[in-house]
Amino acid sequence: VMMLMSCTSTMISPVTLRRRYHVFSFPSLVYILLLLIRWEEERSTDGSKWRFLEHKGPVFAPPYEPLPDKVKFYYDGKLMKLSAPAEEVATFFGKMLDHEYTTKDIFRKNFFKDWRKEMTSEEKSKITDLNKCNFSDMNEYFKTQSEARKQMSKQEKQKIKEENERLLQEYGFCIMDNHKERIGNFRIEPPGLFRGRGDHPKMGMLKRRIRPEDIIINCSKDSKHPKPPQGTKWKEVRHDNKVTWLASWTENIQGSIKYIMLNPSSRIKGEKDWQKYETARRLKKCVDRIRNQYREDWKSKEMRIRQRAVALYFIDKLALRAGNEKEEGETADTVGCCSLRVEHIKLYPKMDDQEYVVEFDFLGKDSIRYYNKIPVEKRVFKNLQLFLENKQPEDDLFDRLNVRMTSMMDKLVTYFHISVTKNYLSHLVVSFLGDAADDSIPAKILSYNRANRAVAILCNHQRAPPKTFEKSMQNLQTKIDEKQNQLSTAKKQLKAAKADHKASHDEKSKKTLEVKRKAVQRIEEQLMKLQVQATDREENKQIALGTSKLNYLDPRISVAWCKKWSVPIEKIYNKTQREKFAWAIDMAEKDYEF
Ligand SMILES: *[C@@H]1O[C@H](CO)[C@@H](O)[C@H](O)[C@H]1NC(C)=O
Ligand SMILES: *[C@@H]1O[C@H](CO)[C@@H](O)[C@H](O)[C@H]1NC(C)=O
Ligand SMILES: CC(=O)N[C@H]1CO[C@H](CO)[C@@H](O)[C@@H]1O
Repeated sequence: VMMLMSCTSTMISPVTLRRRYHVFSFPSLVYILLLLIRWEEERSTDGSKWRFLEHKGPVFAPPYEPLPDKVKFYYDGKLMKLSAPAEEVATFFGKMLDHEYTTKDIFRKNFFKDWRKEMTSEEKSKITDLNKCNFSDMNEYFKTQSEARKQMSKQEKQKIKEENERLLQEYGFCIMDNHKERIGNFRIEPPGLFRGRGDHPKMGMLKRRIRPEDIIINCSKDSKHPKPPQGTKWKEVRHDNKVTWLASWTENIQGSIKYIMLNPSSRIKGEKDWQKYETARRLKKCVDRIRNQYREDWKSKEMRIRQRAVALYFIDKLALRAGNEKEEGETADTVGCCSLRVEHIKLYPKMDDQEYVVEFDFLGKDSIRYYNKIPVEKRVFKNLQLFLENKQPEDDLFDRLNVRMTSMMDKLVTYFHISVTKNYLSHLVVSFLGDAADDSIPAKILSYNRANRAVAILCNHQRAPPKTFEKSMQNLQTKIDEKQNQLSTAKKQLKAAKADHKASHDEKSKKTLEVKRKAVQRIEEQLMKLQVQATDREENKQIALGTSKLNYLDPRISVAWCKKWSVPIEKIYNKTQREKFAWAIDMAEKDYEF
């Protein structure tokens, strides 16, 4: 692990990069220099991130608007008018009535407990059983409201759009040193009920409304300080240029601190992203050394070192998360590699025609099940047997790994993922795309998505098939069928035109023949496009591509690939993603190598 640290800690410095300028072609060199100038301009040795920072503070969620009188709430069959605070919280529940969350015991219990805190003492004494509450009128009301929103006229929609644009212009930008930068999340989430992933023990709890009194503002002393809404105060105004947050508050469910930060396209974020991939790139160079080392360590006399080496092997081979410590009962019971318990693995000395098979079955990040069976090397297998000796199912598999080491490994794993998955990707891209030069754009994109999918599968980024999946597949299939009919009609017409031309040999029939031939060609292309789309969608049914695409794949690889095969960048990255990866889009030439 120390070795890993030592080879990743020396971040590539702009100076080194400048010395290596010959690696880049001329236009990208100019671009890099510009970037460096921008980055170095403010980069100072004392760790400060800015000298001047001015912004307008966050945009708060709109205040609660009481329900119209016609919307009723019944308790135990009797009409009851709720006080505004109690009603507000009731609407959070009423809105979700169709969701299965509201049937879950923990959710109901947590909600009811928090709801009662918002009630007047009279309400509290009356409302004692959630089962006797009838929210159906509220639910009906919100459904009508959302229907009405969908039916809005063009002008009304335009008005909302303009209002959003106005807020963006006013609050969405800050001045950091000499640059105007986009702020990422300047709107504060409205209050609601906490859901969490999986069976989160806190689901149903009230996510409180955030008020100016909760907000700490960070800005420079000599800037125009943001003004809190009339009649309110900020919790505090600080001037700390060692951090890049503009504002922060503590949310009440997990007690975690939330920040308002710059948009991913901003200077600071772009630089961080770039460094991440550069580190991964450097890691690639010492990966072999690390692998040799952990193999050596499987034989170590010290149990701690053996455990570390086996854990590292799994992380490397399976791209598992390291998994950090968390407080008990805080979140759903999820684990990473280092927090695996005895019950999460099974050993099979022999299985079918394979030897030394390990079966993994556990809940990983976001409660996503990880299930895998893999043959491992004999030495790993023997070590695992040793680690399992005299342990109970709920004991830690790697009981000698300490917390500090785990968190250190966690950092490294990110780089490991990028580096390893990246190698995998470029390998796949090459094998899928070897001589794809003649393929149509949709076929090329299918290949790209396949490569991306392979990485997502490796990282276990699953998703439940979208609710609309079957429906949208059916629609697509209908379109394909229609196209096929069109095609056979067009082919028949072409045949007839041919016969016609053969018989008459005149100009008119020749022209018709040409037109028909073109039509067949066009329809064939359209059909192919639809078929490729169907394949892509089907293969993607249970896989979430986003995480690996946005966090693990060096965007320069994707960009270079697009340039090489003349695929428009827009087909791979949407607008927000293009902003995030602007640096890579300008930097990567088609021969870029990771
Ligand atoms: C809840 O109230 C609605 C009227 O708003 C009524 O139609 C419905 O039967 C009530 N449900 C129950 C379970 O009492
Ligand atoms: C682009 O994709 C991201 C998901 O990666 C999504 O959150 C975002 O809204 C999309 N942006 C646009 C402009 O479509
Ligand atoms: C307030 C805020 O959002 N950001 C930081 C400002 O500076 C302090 C340090 O003094 C940080 O703790 C805050 O997170």
